Amino acid sequence: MQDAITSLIGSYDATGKYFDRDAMDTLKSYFATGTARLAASAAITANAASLVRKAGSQLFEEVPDLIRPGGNAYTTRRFAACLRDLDYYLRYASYALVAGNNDVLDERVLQGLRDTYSSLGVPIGPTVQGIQILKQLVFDLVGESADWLAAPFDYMTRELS
Ligand code: CYC
Repeated sequence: MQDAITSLIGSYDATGKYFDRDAMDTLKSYFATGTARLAASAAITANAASLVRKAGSQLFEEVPDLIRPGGNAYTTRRFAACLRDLDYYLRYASYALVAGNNDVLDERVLQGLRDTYSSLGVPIGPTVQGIQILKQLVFDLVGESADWLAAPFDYMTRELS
């Protein structure tokens, strides 16, 4: 699993280079957002249950067919699986925010997920809609919409789409 610093060291070490201006800029911007990353992750942790509940309600309001007979989130078991998946996305986003790197998302969340979803008929469109709703709720909670805050949610969206 990588973070902003280990991944940078890894790539400079691979070619035996000292950090150059680009590397310093990357490190500076990571440290400059460090405190804010921790605060965002703490706010997510403290509000996780309510964020997931709200994201689920909003998603099922926007795509009501999901919870009607024939919908992928119809039946209590599948409804619960959907909320659990949203909780996974949120929790791993809170890790990636602190790491400043999306590697944890590849390794723990995204690997093989498209195949699993496709074999179970879990629709990708509404899933990424749910991830984007989570992102917006986190923006509202944290009171900003910076790129670094959007990054893990947008990465999962891109990789799943
Ligand atoms: C199922 N979601 C699953 C399954 C996996 C994941 C592996 C199949 C096994 C199971 O049911 O538990 C996802 N598992 C993960 C992820 C991780 C993991 C991400 C990383 C930590 O370990 N259905 C919808 C909505 C969406 C949804 C759009 C919610 C946003 O209509 C989710 N996922 C959903 C549903 C199932 C599922 C309903 C159950 C499908 C079924 O069994 O028929």
